[in-house]
Amino acid sequence: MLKKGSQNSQADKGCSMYETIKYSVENGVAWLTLNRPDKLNAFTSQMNKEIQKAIKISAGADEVRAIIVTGEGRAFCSGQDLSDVDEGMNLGQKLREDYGPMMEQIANCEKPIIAGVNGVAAGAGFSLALACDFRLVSEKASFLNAFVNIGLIPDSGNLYYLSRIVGHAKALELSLLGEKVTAGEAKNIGLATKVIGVDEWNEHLKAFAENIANKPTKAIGLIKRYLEASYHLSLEEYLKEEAEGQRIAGLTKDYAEGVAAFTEKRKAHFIGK
Ligand code: LHQ
Repeated sequence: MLKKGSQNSQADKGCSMYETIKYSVENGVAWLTLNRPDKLNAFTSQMNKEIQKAIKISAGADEVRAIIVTGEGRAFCSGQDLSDVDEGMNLGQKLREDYGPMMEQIANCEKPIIAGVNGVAAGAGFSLALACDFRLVSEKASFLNAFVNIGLIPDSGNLYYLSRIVGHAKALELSLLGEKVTAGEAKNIGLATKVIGVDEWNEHLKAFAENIANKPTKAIGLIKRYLEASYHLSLEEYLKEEAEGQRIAGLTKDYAEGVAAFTEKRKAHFIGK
């Protein structure tokens, strides 16, 4: 059986335990807002750790059935805080200690994660958006694979996700040129799930998240897990794993409800169990 993401039963609705992000839960949706607007929500070690903590708590809380990651102010996230890197710093170690664990936490989360890209997503901020399951993009937002502009390679899983989302040639183009991608182009190349007008931003982001929060959460987790596994397994291995996944899905209350609703010609009411 494929490994499941790490879970934690602790549920927390308050944001008092965070300094660099805001965290709240409403209508089944956890809102994780990067909150360093003066620095365009650039990452620090503390922010990386707080994001990991909030994702872990969301993954383990029954009442959370979808997660939104978004930014305070005019940016989504500008990547590593460049005023917080010392000359001679071992960047490999920084990635292993700070970014790798954060990206793994996101990859292992079995609940749907939506990047609410409210403004520019640059460097590792772009990587964060790529690691999410959906990218809802404000019409005034943009993406920037900024790494090459400062002599670095795209990191935090950037090339892994980007090439899967937009294909090899486009991933190479964005990574080598380091130029801004507008919301419109992001939609055209499959990077944006949806582009939202500024006036409808909050309402549409909330509605999208609440819609997915009302779907069969266990099946969604399994779909995420098996799609990812399909890249690493032979077809023979995959079919074996898939059968086990479907066995588990078939034991959920939501499966029973889905079939009952179909038979009774009514809308299903899924509870995420
Ligand atoms: C910032 C930043 C920022 C600090 C804007 N840091 N202050 C991992 C491992 C270890 C080390 C290396 O990195 C990594 C991963 C990475 O993420 S590397 C890539 C790091 N990110 C970048 O290279 C992007 C840098 N930022 C930009 O290119 C621009 O700021 C963008 C395109 C994001 C936005 O441009 P504008 O809208 O023109 O805004 P701005 O440049 O005027 O920025 C506004 C303020 O935010 C400004 O501060 P100030 O005090 O002058 O108002 C910037 O200094 C600050 N800021 N990004 N990453």
